[in-house]
Amino acid sequence: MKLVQFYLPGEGNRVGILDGETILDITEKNRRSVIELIEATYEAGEGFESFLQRQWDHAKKINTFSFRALNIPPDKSKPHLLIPIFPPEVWGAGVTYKRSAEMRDEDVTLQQKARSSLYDYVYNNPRPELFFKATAPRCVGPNDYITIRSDSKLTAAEPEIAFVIGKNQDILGYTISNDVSAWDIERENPLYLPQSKIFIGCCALGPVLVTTSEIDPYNLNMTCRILRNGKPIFEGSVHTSMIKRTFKELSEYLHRDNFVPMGTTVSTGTGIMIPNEYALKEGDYVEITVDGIGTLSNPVKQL
Ligand code: DO4
Ligand code: MG
Repeated sequence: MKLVQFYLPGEGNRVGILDGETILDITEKNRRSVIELIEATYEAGEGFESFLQRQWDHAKKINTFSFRALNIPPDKSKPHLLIPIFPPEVWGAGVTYKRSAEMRDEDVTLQQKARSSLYDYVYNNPRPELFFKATAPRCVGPNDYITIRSDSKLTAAEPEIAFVIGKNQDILGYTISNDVSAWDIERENPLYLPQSKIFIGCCALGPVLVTTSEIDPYNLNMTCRILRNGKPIFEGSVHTSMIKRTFKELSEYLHRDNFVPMGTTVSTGTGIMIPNEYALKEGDYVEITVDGIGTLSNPVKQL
């Protein structure tokens, strides 16, 4: 099943199931968000997908909306898509694809020979790189602005698959994420990584949350396009089978001696390394398309 969150003027935030082109509104009192649906699932002692199936079966099939019509820039006067989950925490995994380790090590080498295998070490070691990335207010949904920090001259899109965690390390679904990162800041010194990763508008998620039986996350094509003045200036792709880590492994490390609130979202690392010359500029659009999930499109704003 594909879940969406959306906004209706006068009604506020809603939650729906996407079937083809049609969104069925399944909002109920106390179930106005995906997080509330997840909580209700555990209260009912049921699996997430069977719980959603029941919501679908019982919903009056009258409150429906066109996905296309809602897939527009957020505007309080119009119905529009929202981020598919308001994550209490977003974590990032790093150097999970070989190309990511290689390109990051090349860039470090240019700056400081001594750190030449920083990323290769992590790529090859059992312990993954996991970093705190965002909270819901720092994230944006489809068609909303991702940003370039005011003190960065080289901010890049990092197209990734993200998974959403329930209780007991359960993985409940997948979405697309853009781990927007200020590469110039993290390259200057590894201790600056949090400032490269965490700022307002640093993470886009969407357009839908797909439950686990719908797709095989290790068998997906991902494509990223950057559009400038309406024209594509960059296109790259990766197959998710190239990822080094399993999501179970990332989730297991994240949970070690840690408190992981329900709805925590983990962005699993990028396999599309965008060359420096395509660093983001105000007015660009980043489009990330993944089989079975859709296209996450966001405009870019300079802070
Ligand atoms: O340590 C650098 C960040 C790694 C990352 O975000 C990625 O591989 O996607
Ligand atoms: Mg990343």
